[in-house]
Amino acid sequence: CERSDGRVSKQRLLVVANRLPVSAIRLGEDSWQLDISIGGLVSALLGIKQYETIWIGWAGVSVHDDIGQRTLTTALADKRCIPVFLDEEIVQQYYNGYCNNILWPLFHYLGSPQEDRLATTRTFQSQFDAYKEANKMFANVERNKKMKVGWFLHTPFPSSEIHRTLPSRSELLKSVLTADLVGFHTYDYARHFVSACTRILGLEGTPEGVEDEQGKLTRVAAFPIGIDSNRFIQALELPQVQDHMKELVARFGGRKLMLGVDRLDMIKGIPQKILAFEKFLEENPKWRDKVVLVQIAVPTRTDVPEYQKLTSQVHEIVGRINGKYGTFTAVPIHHLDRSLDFHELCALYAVTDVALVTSLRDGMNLVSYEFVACQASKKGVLILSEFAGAAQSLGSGAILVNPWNVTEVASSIGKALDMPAEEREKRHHQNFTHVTTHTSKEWAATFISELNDTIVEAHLRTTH
Ligand code: ADQ
Repeated sequence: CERSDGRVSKQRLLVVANRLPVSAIRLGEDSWQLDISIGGLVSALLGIKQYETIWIGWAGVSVHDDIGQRTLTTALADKRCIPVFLDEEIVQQYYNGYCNNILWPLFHYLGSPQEDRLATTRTFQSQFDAYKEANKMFANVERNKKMKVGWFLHTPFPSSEIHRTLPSRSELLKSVLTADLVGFHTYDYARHFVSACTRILGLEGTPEGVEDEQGKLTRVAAFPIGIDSNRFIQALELPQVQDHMKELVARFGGRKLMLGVDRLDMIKGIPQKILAFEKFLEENPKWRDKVVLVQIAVPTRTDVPEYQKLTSQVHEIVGRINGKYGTFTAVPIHHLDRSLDFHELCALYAVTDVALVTSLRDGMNLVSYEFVACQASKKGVLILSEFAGAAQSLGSGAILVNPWNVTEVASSIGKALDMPAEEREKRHHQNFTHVTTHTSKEWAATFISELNDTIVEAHLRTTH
């Protein structure tokens, strides 16, 4: 951008997401502790240096008083963050209610039990109103008509037949179409979005995107996300990671190690995965004392009843199987309800023989990418759900499964454990090449460059 004084400044990139990359804890009337949380989106954008990046979002805490709001705003400004102040009621209605209870299950094709459906139907309007209210609060932070808007969805976008059941179906589509660029993880999600616009709004879909009645084009495309693969590859050389690896080998060394790493969410198919493992043990007595499944499940959305039910369900299944196949010295499943730190996670990925990713639906699934990045020496096998976006990129190297088909997953476990070294190497090589070339940095750069191109197109439209 050329400024009025003739100097060139960096273009500004405003990243708007529900949560800031920083969580705030109040220590006193005007003092704050800020904890940085590095997630997929943060690390993707860290590689983008040519923009002056500012984050807009909720800091994870309700602040009602002026002093609190003022001092938190100042503290966050140092981290290039602008807070949106949401109160408890709005968070409950907009985030826990509309986002997590309505949109999340619907977009992942998970129907809810009938009585939950009815309860949701009753509360739908107030939750949707809160959602709109929250969105307005985010938008009000930086209103600028000249600004170009790129919108990226991290979840799947479902078939238009599913989206049609949403009472707010048209309003949502119309709002998304006000963006200049709309991005999804896969071509299928982009196609579903375009058909929803055609069937529900009657708008024309073109190879480029969707055109409204006035001829304004919203560009729609697929931008599959990736990871910062070097961060994982380099971590494996660190002494603390090597130490963790040695501990794990000493602990599980005599047995083949299978691994699941997921947020404890119904979309991840954790009960289905464990039932498939049980079936495998049932049908393959010779493997019973030679294999162990380590399932790391980080609890999320713990205040939502559906998630509490899932936790008890998983504990019950794990307890039953360990009771059935465990001995005084070993159990077949180690289930941990917690997150691991980065170094522990890398070590675990590196010593694993078979990773099991059995999401019932998943926008992409980065765990599968992280596992592949850490397997340069072991060349283990990835069993991957065909319903994860990652199946489209890692499908030829992984063993693809339908997670609902317990028999199929159980036999894939056997196939993975018995796979000859040569085939494992070939499959790993395909996946590793993909993961190290389609990185998060490349994802962010492509999305932003495409958004910039829409700026050029818009400029041409207005000057011709
Ligand atoms: P998630 O549903 O969170 O992301 P995923 O893509 O697998 O799923 O990312 C999870 C991240 O959390 C990974 O970086 C993983 O290492 C970490 N993680 C998970 N469990 C952990 C544990 N127990 N301990 C430590 N770390 C753990 C959403 C969508 C996905 C999409 C991403 C990015 O649901 O489909 O791939 O956003 O767009």
